[in-house]
Amino acid sequence: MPDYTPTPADKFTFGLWTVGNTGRDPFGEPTRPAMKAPYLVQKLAELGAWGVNLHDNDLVPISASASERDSIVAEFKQALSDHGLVVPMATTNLFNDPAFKDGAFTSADARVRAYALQKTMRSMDLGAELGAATYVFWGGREGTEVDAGGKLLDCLGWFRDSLNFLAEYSESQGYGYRFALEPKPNEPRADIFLPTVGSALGFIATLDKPEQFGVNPEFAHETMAGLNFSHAVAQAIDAGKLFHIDLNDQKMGRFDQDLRFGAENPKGAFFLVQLLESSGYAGPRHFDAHALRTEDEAGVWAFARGCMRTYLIFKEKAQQFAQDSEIQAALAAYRVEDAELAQLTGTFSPQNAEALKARTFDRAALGARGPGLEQLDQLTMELLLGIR
Ligand code: GLT
Ligand code: MN
Ligand code: MN
Repeated sequence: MPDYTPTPADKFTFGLWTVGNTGRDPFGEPTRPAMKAPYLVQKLAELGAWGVNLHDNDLVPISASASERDSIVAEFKQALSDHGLVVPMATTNLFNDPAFKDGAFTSADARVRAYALQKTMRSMDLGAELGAATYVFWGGREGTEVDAGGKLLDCLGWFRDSLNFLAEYSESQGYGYRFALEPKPNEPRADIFLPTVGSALGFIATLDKPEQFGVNPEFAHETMAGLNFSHAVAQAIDAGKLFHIDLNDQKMGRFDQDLRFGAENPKGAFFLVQLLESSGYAGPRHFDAHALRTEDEAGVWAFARGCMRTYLIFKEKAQQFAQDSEIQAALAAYRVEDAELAQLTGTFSPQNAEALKARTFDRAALGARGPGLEQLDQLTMELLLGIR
């Protein structure tokens, strides 16, 4: 039996905030001690991860002096080079500090918006220094509980102005970042702006440099919105906008759980891995999740190992799916092609339109056809359950 041990070639990454999560929640104190960033780097490398991602303040406390910052960053860089880990993605913490309680780029207070820009530029400098190529924007505080402030249209404009400004800043510094917007429907705000992948894709088209912007969809976030994550990812891929991805799991209709990848909805996780692996997506497979609050440090590493193993197991299952002759026959039977119709519908011409309008279809036969999806899905289940 393969041992499903990851290697850097698998491009697995974790956020410092994920394996570094101490188990604090709105109702309880931390259940495990904080671990230092260089130690997390060492452990992730031992487990076979490729990289580590961070917010500015995961590494450098918000009140650190310039010299404290420099020594923390130097120590972190040393750990990266000692253990061979890269930093593919960086982001800004624009949600923790009370200054951002009513939004960062969408605060009604122009001073907060300006501070958010300043903090993000400094954080982009840090990410560039660490070699990050992707810069994520998760607007956790960009939202409202009440709309009495009447700022909905202004917020979209402020958000757009900020992103346009930061894209110019990246260019002026030669950072070459690709920016990825990460949607989430709610939590910590009651309603977060740009709540789904579809909303983010629509917004990106309104930016000055849309080619620099894509999305960072998260399994849990689309699930919280009651949506099918693979469908959202497919739409991002189709638009050429899948710049990054946050893998985890989530029970639908609950608070943000950030469960171990595949823990709740293994079938959904399988279809996602199948989609990603067949799509040519070459970016990081980032796990944005954390160990259960019940766990100690050993549980944290079991969690991290589990995310990667489950991904690799599903990757192997996707290969089996592609090689299973019964499944492939069922798939082939599911699709019906017709060369003559392809001619008529492939390209518009007045003649094709007339010929198509004149054509007779056996509507009853079309409606009566059984496409075999029950059988195909059961074969898939049996493959996933390990009996094929
Ligand atoms: C936060 C959030 C995540 C985002 C991170 C990036 S921070 O933990 O829940 O989904 O990806 O800012
Ligand atoms: Mn995320
Ligand atoms: Mn999340």
